[in-house]
Amino acid sequence: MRPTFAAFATVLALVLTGCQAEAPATDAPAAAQAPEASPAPEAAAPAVAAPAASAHVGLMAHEPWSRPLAPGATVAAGYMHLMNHTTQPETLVGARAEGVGRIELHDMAEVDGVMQMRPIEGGVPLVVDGMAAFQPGGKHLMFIDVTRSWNEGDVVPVTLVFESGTESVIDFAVTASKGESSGDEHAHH
Ligand SMILES: [Cu+2]
Repeated sequence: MRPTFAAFATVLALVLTGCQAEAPATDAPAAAQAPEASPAPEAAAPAVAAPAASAHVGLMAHEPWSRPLAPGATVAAGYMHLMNHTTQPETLVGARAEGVGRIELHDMAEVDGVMQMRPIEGGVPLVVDGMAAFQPGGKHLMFIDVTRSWNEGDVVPVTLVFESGTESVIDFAVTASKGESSGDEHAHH
C-alpha cells in the first residue's frame, strides 16, 4: 500500500474547519427581512447523502471512506470524522467487518521525512461533543487481510466498538475520488 497521503490532507483540513464552525447565518443582512427566527439556513442545504453517515446513540461518523484496492492487495485504510454527540466520553477501541481478517487503529508519524504508521495504544478518546479525524496522513482504520470485494462503489459495513460497550455500524464507501469533493458534507449537521 503506497497511498499519497499528502494530497488529501489539505482538503480534509478544510472539511474539518467547516465542521467546527457552526456557520452563523451570513445571508440575513436586513433586520426588516427577518421578522422571526427562521430555521437555520443549513436546513435548506442539499441533502448530499453522505454515503453513509450513520448515527447510533449520538456517535456519528462523517464521510467514512476507503480507497479501492488494487488487484491482489489485501490491506486498506479507512477514513472518517468520528463525532461524539452523546453525553458521556467514549473511546473507540476497535472495529470489525465481514470479509476483513482484522481491523487495527493506526496513527501516522513522520520519521526522518518519511511517514510511518503504528498502532494506537489505548484507543481513540472522544470527549463529549469531541471529534476525531481519521484522515490520510493521520489516524486511520487499517483493514488487514481483506478478502471481500473492495472496489469503487462498494459499501463496506464496519462495526465500531467503543470502550463503553457501544457498537456502531458505519458504512464505508469505497471510492478513489474523495479528495475532489467539495465541502458540503455537513449539511445534516
Ligand atoms: Cu495503517
